[in-house]
Amino acid sequence: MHRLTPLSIGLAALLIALPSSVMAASDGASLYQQHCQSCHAPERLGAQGPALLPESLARLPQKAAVQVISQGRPATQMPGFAQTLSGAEINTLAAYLYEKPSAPPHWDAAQINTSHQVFNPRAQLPAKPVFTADPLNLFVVVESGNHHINILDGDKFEVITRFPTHFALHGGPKFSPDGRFVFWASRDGWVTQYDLWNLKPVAQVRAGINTRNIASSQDGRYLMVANYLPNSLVVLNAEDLSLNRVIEVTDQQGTASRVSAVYTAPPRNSFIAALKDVQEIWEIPYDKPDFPVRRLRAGDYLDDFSFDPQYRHLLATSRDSHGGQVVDLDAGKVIKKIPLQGMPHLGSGISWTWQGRPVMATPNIQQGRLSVIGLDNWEIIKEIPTEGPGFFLRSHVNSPYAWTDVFFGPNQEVVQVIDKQNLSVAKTLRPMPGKNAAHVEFDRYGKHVLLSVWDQDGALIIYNADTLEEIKRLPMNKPSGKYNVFNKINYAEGTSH
Ligand code: DHE
Repeated sequence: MHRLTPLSIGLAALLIALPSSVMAASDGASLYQQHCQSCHAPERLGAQGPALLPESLARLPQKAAVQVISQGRPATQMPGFAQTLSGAEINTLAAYLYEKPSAPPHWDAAQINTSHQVFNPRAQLPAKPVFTADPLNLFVVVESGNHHINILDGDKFEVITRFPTHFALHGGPKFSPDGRFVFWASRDGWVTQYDLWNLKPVAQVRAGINTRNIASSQDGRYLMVANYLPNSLVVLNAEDLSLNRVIEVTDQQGTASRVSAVYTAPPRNSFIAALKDVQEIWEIPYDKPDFPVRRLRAGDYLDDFSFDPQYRHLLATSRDSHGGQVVDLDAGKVIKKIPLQGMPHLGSGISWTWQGRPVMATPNIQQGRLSVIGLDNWEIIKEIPTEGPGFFLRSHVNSPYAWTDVFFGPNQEVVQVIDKQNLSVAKTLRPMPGKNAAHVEFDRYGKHVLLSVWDQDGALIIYNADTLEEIKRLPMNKPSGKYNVFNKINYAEGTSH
């Protein structure tokens, strides 16, 4: 039995005397339960609002989180709490969001199944476009500033429809082989299927808590989702996004790993995944029963990667050595290390033919250079200096140019057009001075280029791909990636896969 001592009576009196805000400020968890859990879920896994776990917030500095809690987030339902909470409480709450939860976050098959929703079954949707635009020349344009997607007519450059999406879509959408259905993923693990012909959503499911990207099988039957959290690859049935299976990702000793990225290798009928915490690459054939995993030894922990045009080799960025490594997918081993400086962004690498030879070029997210590598001998052919570190690179088989951005540093407004035969900068553009310009995509013919200006008052700018003259400007709020149906379903040279 407890006895009340003068000290405990004093403490109790002090607590009663303190304003409630000061009491609550000592406890981020209580503040969270009181003010946040109704939208972000009791365990911070996200619901109507995004997940608020350290992994999900990795890209948001804590200071910026304080700002969002105080002022809200424009163009979303997140209100500001500056009138409700004191400065100390907001700081405590923000700090709590960056703490690891006491039990590891959990997202299993049952939770995936519960999240699954079919809005419009494919079989009930007419197999005919409801518009006159060329369905293979549509663009899916992500407007990241206010979490919307625009479906754009790729001949007239007019928006056919625009609608809200889950918070923070990331990475390239993937398409059904005929280009009718498109799939996209949010960083919070929501995967959505949309019918481009009927302009209607088909289904959605939450496949993870913190997702990297998705890949769609060339036979149109499956989607694979790569997750950081939990450490899993999730197979969905493309028909309706129902769960096919969860593959837990561990090495043979049982060490769990995040998945850096997964892509489809069409000629191999397989998904290929790079792992971030164990030195393995996984090849998973989708035409074999039960998706057997073939483990390939990687020479390092791998980040993003791309393939040579035959899908025989994989070129990956090594996390520790920073350079590139070439993995022979048939032999199942690393055959070459490429001494690239800085941090090459091989996931954005594109290939073309130069002087009769196959080459690949990659931007570099640390240094102002574009590295051109011979795909026949894995030697560096040229380092093209640019005005700063770049993120994306794009071309088209019918274009003499490759377009790269300067994503980081003082010259973010710059986009540089590279002559694919001279291997030099042909033109430097400043589409909206002072505003970050990045990521382009060509139309299906390679005649036009769409470029994003990533600003709240940004724009989608359309250029003539030969004369490099601007022909149209559509105002948008931080347009990020845009994806042409034809180029994507044909795994066209010059675009992302
Ligand atoms: Fe991305 C694609 C990983 C940060 C915008 N990004 C991808 C893909 C991967 C990846 C694996 C390929 C997905 C696919 O197409 O299947 N991105 C990473 C990172 O590891 C990194 C550096 C850190 C992170 O936070 O995840 C990162 N990415 C960003 C951004 O900060 C960008 C600029 C803004 C954003 O939206 O988050 C960004 N990533 C993009 C875009 C693509 C992309 C627009 C699609 C490119 C394409 O043309 O296909």
